[in-house]
Amino acid sequence: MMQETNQKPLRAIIAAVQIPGVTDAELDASLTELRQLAKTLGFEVVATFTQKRAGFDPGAYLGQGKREEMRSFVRNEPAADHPQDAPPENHDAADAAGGQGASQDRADVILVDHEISPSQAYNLEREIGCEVMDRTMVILEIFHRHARSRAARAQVEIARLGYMAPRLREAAKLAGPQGRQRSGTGGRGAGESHTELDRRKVRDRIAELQKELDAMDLERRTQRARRQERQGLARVALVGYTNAGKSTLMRALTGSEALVADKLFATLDTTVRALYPESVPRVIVSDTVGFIKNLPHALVASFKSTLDEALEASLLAHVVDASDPGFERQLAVTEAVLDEIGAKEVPRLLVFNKIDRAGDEANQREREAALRAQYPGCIVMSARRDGDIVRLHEAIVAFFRQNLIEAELFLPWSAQKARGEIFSTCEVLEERADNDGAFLRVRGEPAAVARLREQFNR
Ligand SMILES: Nc1nc2c(ncn2[C@@H]2O[C@H](COP(=O)(O)OP(=O)(O)OP(=O)(O)O)[C@@H](O)[C@H]2O)c(=O)[nH]1
Ligand SMILES: [Mg+2]
Repeated sequence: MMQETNQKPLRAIIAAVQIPGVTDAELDASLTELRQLAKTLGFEVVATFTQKRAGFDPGAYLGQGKREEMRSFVRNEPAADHPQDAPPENHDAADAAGGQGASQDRADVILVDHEISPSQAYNLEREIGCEVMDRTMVILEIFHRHARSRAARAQVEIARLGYMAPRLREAAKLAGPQGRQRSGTGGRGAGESHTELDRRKVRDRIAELQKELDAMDLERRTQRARRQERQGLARVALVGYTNAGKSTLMRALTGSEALVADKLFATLDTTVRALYPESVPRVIVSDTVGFIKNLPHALVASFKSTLDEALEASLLAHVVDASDPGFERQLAVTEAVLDEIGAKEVPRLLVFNKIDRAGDEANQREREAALRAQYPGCIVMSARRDGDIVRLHEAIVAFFRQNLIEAELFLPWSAQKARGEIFSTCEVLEERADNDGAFLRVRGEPAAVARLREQFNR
């Protein structure tokens, strides 16, 4: 894996082919996102190389001219051209990294903005002389570093093994019978000889992890079922593009300590907490893994269980970073993935967050008005404003109150111990008493009311 021990951050160059049908704006958004992903891994991006082409070069992704240009950049050879589309920080960083020492490479890794084949990666790596990571590898690496729980670790490992397996085979083939020693980075096998045995090991390991996961899943399902039984069924899941502010809102809505970080995929496990201050009905909030464009398919599959939380919720609060110029695309990506996992029918509360970052106050008001017009019923807010958190809290509670039903319960004097249960699961609207006991008019979740009715109706 990429060494994290180095004091100096690894220097990365970004490479992308722009194929017909991809607009400049789309390319830009994708590159910005890849830079953010690189930053999340602690890389310093020193240059960006892009190229318009009818298609990817089957041998090495980019055309030959571009590859040569990149090679002279990396080797710090005097080249006529400077990297195209280089972001402003590039020149300084590149100069600092290169210095006078002509022998010193100016980059450690090439990040490719697509998923490429093992042989394309191999050829690029050999020709340009530094390690290659494609978009999928970058995302897998982030997931790998951020996974905390046993389940998340196992899921990420399965996804990585699934991604590596064909690459191990390819690397072995390309390296020939000797099994050329590779740099040992990027996880494509540290110069091992890749035999049938290795392949079987990978398969066995995946099976073993899958078994562990199934066991954990079963355990979680039972726990979840018990929890729901105890707590009623009002559940909201915070979903949305990575970095939109889900964990921040989770924290604000529940008074919990969810991990918040200006990183992509800070959250990889679902956390579950009750809304605070507590409401009637009691609402359970879950924070979920962020979405991203082209989420590696292996990860969509392996994170399905994390996203299952979303499916079980009766409301999805879809959090969107309203200050991101690409927010509409992010919104669409999230909706598409939600469709894919079968959450199309779950009601949505669209939450446009980070409005405080959308320019000055006039800009913010303008943006807010536009959003409200375009997405009726949405909430426009900033997690930094307490009043906005209260509004979000109210909107969530209001959703669940729509479904509440009322009932009259009779609680005999002999059963006063049950008062606590009634008061904690329902809102008591009215209470009167006679010689035999108390009459309580209550409002609550259908499931909670039904349970109480069984015991105390008359
Ligand atoms: N200015 C501003 N920053 C915000 C707001 N909400 C969240 N942030 C910041 O945005 C960054 C990302 O927030 P998170 O809550 O970690 O985002 P997330 O959606 O949980 O991200 P992942 O877990 O990576 O999917 C953090 O640096 C937050 O402090 C907001 O309303 N305004
Ligand atoms: Mg998060």
